[in-house]
Amino acid sequence: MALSSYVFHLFYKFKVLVLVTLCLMVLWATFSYFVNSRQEISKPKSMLENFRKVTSLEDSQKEDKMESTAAVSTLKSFQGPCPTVSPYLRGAIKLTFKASLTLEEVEKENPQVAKGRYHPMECSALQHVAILIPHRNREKHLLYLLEHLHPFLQRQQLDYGIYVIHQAGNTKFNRAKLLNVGYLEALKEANWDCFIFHDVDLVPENDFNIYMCDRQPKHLVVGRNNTGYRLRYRGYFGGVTALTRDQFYKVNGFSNNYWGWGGEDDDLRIRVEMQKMRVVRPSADVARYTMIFHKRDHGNEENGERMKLLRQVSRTWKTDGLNSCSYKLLSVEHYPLYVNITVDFSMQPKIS
Ligand code: UD2
Ligand code: MN
Repeated sequence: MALSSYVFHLFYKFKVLVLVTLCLMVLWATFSYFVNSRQEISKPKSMLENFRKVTSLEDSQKEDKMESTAAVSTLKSFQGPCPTVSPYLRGAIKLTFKASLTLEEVEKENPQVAKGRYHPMECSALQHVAILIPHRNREKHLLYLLEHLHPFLQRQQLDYGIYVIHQAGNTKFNRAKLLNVGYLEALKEANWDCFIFHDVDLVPENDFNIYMCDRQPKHLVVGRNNTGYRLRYRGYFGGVTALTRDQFYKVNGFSNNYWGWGGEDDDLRIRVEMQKMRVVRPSADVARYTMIFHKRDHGNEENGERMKLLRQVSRTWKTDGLNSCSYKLLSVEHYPLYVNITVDFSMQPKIS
């Protein structure tokens, strides 16, 4: 009797074990089905990856490890990296510019942005991107750009910050030097992987034009409305460009000596080519912008010295750039939608 009850008991235990194993297998099968079907969502978009080909930089992985709080980094590593193609992208968008738009309205539309910064909640962004906008006396353009750029960058699932670098006073405008200041000041706040140097009046029309850096310096404006959406000239590198922290550092940033309109973008291209880097561009159907109409600003007259300066780049780049960028920092203000950095260049020697 005792033996048969022992055998029965063993058999019963075995049955329970089989049942539990079966249950676990069913659970596992259901779980993997859902995971697979979620990944399916991004597959149809893989064709579009041809023009993206942006791979997560090794740097950004390094940076993930340096997140300020342990809690955030644990949560992010649990969530995993964002997909290579965001599921929120919409493609070409019809842009509108409402005359009565106010900053308060744009702030209300972007409650998740604080101190000019945003990061996706659902995944860990592939790159940390600082957008640098040189600015003086173009408030309306800035408002329109903020209105369109914030949702655009959020749809791209980027961890980003917007910096407006404002030139105080009436001295000749110096776009390039302002962008050097933006790079230096933004790096004091965070270890950005990628910098987007962005005119205030250019609004991107297609969110497949990804605001991430590539293995080579990237020019994002292939075409714009007022030039028939064609590249202005071979080697054109103006408007909006994306360079990694290291690419920009390697070329010693922009020259500080271009006062007034023109030349500074060509100078940067020469620096890039001298370092054996190559400018890359997204395909023409996505790299499209609307430039908000404007006339030449007072204080930004054409720079007559620019051709002379451009001939000297190979001699001057090492000593004229990030390593010689001196400026008087007047203020750094953290507004909800952007960080405003105000600088004074009036003490600088000028070429007029
Ligand atoms: C072209 C380039 C620009 C730059 C410039 C020559 C394109 C699309 N853009 O722009 O990148 O190379 O030529 O310097 O090709 N700004 C102010 N306030 C001023 C003056 C300028 O905020 O008083 C800023 C603003 O961000 C503006 C940018 O500087 O978008 C370039 O100046 P622009 O728009 O007058 O020159 P544009 O359109 O010819
Ligand atoms: Mn312009």
